[in-house]
Amino acid sequence: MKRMTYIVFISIVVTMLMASCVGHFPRFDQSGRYILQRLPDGAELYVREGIDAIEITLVGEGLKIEDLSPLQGVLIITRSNHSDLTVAISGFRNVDFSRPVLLISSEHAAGIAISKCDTIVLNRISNSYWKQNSLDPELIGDYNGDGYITLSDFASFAPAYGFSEGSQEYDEKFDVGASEKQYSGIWQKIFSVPGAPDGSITLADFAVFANNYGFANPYLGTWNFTGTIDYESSTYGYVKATGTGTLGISQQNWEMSGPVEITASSTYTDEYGNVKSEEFSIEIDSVDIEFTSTEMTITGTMANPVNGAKYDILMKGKLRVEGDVIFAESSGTGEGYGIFLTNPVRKIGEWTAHK
Ligand SMILES: [Ca+2]
Repeated sequence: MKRMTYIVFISIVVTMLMASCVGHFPRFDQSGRYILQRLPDGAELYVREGIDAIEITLVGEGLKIEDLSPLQGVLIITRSNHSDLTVAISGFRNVDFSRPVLLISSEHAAGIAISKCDTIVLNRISNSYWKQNSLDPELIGDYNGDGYITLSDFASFAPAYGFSEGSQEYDEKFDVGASEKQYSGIWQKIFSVPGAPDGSITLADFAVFANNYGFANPYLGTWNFTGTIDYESSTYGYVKATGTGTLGISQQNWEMSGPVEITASSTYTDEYGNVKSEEFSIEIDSVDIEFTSTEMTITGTMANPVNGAKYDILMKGKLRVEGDVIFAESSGTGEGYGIFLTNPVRKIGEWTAHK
């Protein structure tokens, strides 16, 4: 009998040891989607790799929204309903899934539990990239239209979460769950082709928004230009010039930052037939830029550096992506691309730019 007690005692110790080992390697819930690991002063939530968004309902004594801290830069949307907290979490693009994504601080750690869980995995479209058509990629989730998806856009999205058509909070622009990634290169990681709204702002919509969160329109930033002008001018005779310039585009309305200036070195034949060589800069008074998924078009007014006369110019180039670099170029792209003087339209050169 004593021996029996002894064996039972040993087996209990072994079981306890095993249990404490398991404690260091927390296990997923039965459905394998999350781990809620209790701490002395709260709990941590881990999610399974591959999930794009998760919504949990937390129960526990005295739990408040302020007790929740998102970790690793994830986005959370919380709703409080009596003693329950509903928390939607997404934005797992840069998350290390072996670490927690949510910290719950509570004096009553033992009572924290998850009563409901919902998750979503977005469609992975891998074989339909490289779309070339007339549709412009759209920066889905840029609700204030500045070209960046930031906290300010999240502040618009979050209040609509959980609401459906017919309610005041619902707005179709947040109903983006059916959007797709169809472009390659610079747009590849961004949901940029809108899908049909389904009438409710749910986890799928949050997952799409959160995926795009932090991205900016890839066309924004500093572009470096090089161009060559090679034509017969009625005023200056034969003009051959090469030039470089930069253009900083800071916002999605293609507002530019800094002066737009092109410096050029040119050789031309003057009215007496003398070949001249000059360095000069061309001030571009006004520039409008338009992008489609395949083209960059610049129209502007340029002052002639010699006599100050103003000309309307048009530059049209094709967009091409190589790794993270985006090119706009006219050389070798065929009819309609190049540098043009307008009124009347005549082609005067070629250009290329990259960002
Ligand atoms: Ca924005």
